[in-house]
Amino acid sequence: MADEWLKTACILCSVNCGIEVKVDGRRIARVRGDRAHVASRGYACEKAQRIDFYQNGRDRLTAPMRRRADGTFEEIDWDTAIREVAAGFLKVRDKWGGESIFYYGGGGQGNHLVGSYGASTRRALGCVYSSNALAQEKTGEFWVEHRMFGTAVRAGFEHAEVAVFVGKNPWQSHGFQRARPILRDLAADPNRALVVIDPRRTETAEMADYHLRVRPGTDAFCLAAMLGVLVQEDLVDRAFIRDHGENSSEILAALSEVPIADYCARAGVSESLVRNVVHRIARASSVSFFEDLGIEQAPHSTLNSYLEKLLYALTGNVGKRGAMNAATSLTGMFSGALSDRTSPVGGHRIIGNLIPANVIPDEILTDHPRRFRAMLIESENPAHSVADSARMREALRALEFVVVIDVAMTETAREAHYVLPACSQYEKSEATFFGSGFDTGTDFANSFTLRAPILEPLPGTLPEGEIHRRLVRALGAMTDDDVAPLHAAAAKGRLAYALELQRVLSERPRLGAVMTVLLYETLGPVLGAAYQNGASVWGIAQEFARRYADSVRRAGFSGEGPALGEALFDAILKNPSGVVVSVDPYGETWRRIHRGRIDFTIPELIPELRSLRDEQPAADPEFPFVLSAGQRRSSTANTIIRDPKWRPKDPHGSLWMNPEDGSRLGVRTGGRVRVITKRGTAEAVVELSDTMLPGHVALPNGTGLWYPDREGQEFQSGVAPNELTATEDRDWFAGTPFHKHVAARIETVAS
Ligand SMILES: Nc1nc2c(c(=O)[nH]1)N[C@H]1C(S)=C(S)[C@@H](COP(=O)(O)OP(=O)(O)OC[C@H]3O[C@@H](n4cnc5c(=O)[nH]c(N)nc54)[C@H](O)[C@@H]3O)O[C@H]1N2
Ligand SMILES: Nc1nc2c(c(=O)[nH]1)N[C@H]1C(S)=C(S)[C@@H](COP(=O)(O)OP(=O)(O)OC[C@H]3O[C@@H](n4cnc5c(=O)[nH]c(N)nc54)[C@H](O)[C@@H]3O)O[C@H]1N2
Ligand code: SF4
Ligand SMILES: [Mo]
Repeated sequence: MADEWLKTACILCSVNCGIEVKVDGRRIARVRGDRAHVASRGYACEKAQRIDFYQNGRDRLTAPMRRRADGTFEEIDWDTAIREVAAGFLKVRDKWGGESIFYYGGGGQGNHLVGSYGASTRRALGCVYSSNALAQEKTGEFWVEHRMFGTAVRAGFEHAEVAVFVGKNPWQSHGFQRARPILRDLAADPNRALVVIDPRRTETAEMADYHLRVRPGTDAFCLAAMLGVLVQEDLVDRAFIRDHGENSSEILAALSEVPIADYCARAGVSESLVRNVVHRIARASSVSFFEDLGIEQAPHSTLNSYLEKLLYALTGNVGKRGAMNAATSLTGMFSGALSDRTSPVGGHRIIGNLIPANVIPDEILTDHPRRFRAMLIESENPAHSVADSARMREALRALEFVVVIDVAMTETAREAHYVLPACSQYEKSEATFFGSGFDTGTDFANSFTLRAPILEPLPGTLPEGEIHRRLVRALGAMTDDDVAPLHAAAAKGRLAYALELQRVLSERPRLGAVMTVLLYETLGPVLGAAYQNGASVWGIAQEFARRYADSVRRAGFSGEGPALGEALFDAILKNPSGVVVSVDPYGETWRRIHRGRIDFTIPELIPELRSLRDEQPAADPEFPFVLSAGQRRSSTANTIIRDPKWRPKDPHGSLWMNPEDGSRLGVRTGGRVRVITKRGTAEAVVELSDTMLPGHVALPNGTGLWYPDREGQEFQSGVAPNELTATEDRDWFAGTPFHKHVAARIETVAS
């Protein structure tokens, strides 16, 4: 084993803890938290110990693959692959237009440079429509944030007096830096409080001061009742609403009419507990909130997000220490705005430029002239992760041309015409743009980490920067003539490069569309082989410094114009333990929020809020259980790790069930049941657990992947959750799926 500890990050969830590893040959043999990391500060959870299962998966790809007529794949060389992929897309584009080529991807939990380079290929092809995993979780929340604040806001749990988690289990799923130590601090301090709204007694709920154990799918009632208490007992922060808000009267009127007792009963929570929680929130000096899949992938998804935000906005928990603050965004591009355009076939809303993932099959499986004809998919596994896998596979098979860029032969790659093998996230420079912000106690800071590779690329694989560079070249969107002056300038230094780039872009504005691969090709080589795939970050750092110059200066950088961006980028290159890229006093939040005021009323959602009163509980005797299809556990990480051996403690990915249900069904822990939904059937191994409410069962996410055994024989382990879900079960507004709320029937197979 090599002696040296190498700095990198864990890529298994969005917080990307900084880690240090020792390699043994091509194996990641030892892992520990990186104490010097600016955001994670030495923290890492148990999953990081197992990242070698990702790095050395048995089904990693080592050559481009082309589908034969009989459906099997053959290996081809890279030149052939790039030529044929470019030709295949051009054929579709020439026949049906660039808007018929649909892009799905942009990166997973640890790798967003994929999306930066993919953007160049998309533009070179004239793609118009795209989507990714965010369009089946966060788009509703993004739109609500956009409407209320005009910017994204982030929690500051480090210094919050009260922390509220709604449909979120941060002990297992994290979602913010150093989640477990922060939860422990909150739980241990008698002057602070932890509130959890979740039907399951999760690890987080076990620690909580208040657990509102809602009946699955009834959060809109619970949240509306909480807001009803706030308004009807006059606990809202009137001075804050007057000074920092607008349009509050309509929503306050609607909330003043909420029948609190009735809604508490509907949600299965005690009214006195609801009142106590609201009193605790109202008297706190600061409260931070985090909503996640438990309410986003459930009935009233977008409305839930609105109600959750009203709880902190009406109590004045915005723009101060320990509360919600507007964060800087490294990509700066993201907005939850509704596009003017809707999806070409079904006319579905497009939020943040993303088509709802649930409608993708409908946009393909039709004879509509504007249907999608081809797809480019990278670093996501929609044939597994999007609702109704059978229908998603059918849709992929109906397309004229499908190309997948991935490290492994995924469920989606199996449906492609060509699969292009990327090198792993430990074999190239990578980064994410997930908010790595934190509350310092005096300011709100944001950080960024550019990782260097710790291993040579697996032979036959390429980093995405190179794959897209070659594709864009083959598409004819970037020529030798375009790049020559930039190569020359790069040799003189990055500041000279910045000036030359401005000149080249003004002369050849079309190159703006393929900017990231232009940077990869011309700036990348002078960054050194290790950092070439990080070249697009230079452009991002420049743009970030231009957009947030004051925040970047407060983080300790100086310079004017491109020199400020250059100083920032230089620090990013030199600090593998991450860099604080912006620092904002809390008051800065009011400069980020549109017009400096919170818009309290979202008229589109008021009718839905009012109609809760008349909603009949959906109870189908044929499907008496509510299935949470895809829970986060100690051994789940989406589909990033494919080898089921990585979860020795839960090898089957068991179905959790309350013991009462178990005895009624005559099944014990280890027994087998059939889970039946309107869309599919699967067999699962049961684990009885009183953390589940009676009538509520849960399967993990990311299981049921195909994987080869030592002899190369493929097997499937656990249930693929989306074999059980349906595309039409989705939010009326944002189109987000109800994965946490699938009606199911359970039959015992073996007790
Ligand atoms: N270990 C691990 N961590 C991960 C991931 C992973 O795969 N594994 N994935 C990452 C990703 S992509 C994401 S988006 C996040 C998601 O993180 P979370 O949203 O925290 O994950 P889930 O476990 O899917 O769902 C959260 C909670 O919703 C609860 N729930 C179910 N139904 C309801 C309901 O009707 N109401 C309420 N209030 N709650 C309900 C469940 O009991 C569960 O505790 O996790 C990230 N972190
Ligand atoms: N039923 C149900 N469905 C769900 C969920 C649920 O809770 N229940 N959760 C949803 C949520 S919140 C999410 S975020 C999605 C996640 O689902 P997806 O968005 O599909 O993402 P991942 O499973 O994270 O897939 C990441 C892919 O990237 C590949 N990869 C890894 N490293 C690299 C690399 O360096 N380059 C390239 N090109 N590829 C790489 C991996 O092999 C894998 O195929 O699933 C969603 N689907
Ligand atoms: S799984 Fe998430 S919390 Fe755990 S070490 Fe990896 S990045 Fe950190
Ligand atoms: Mo997610």
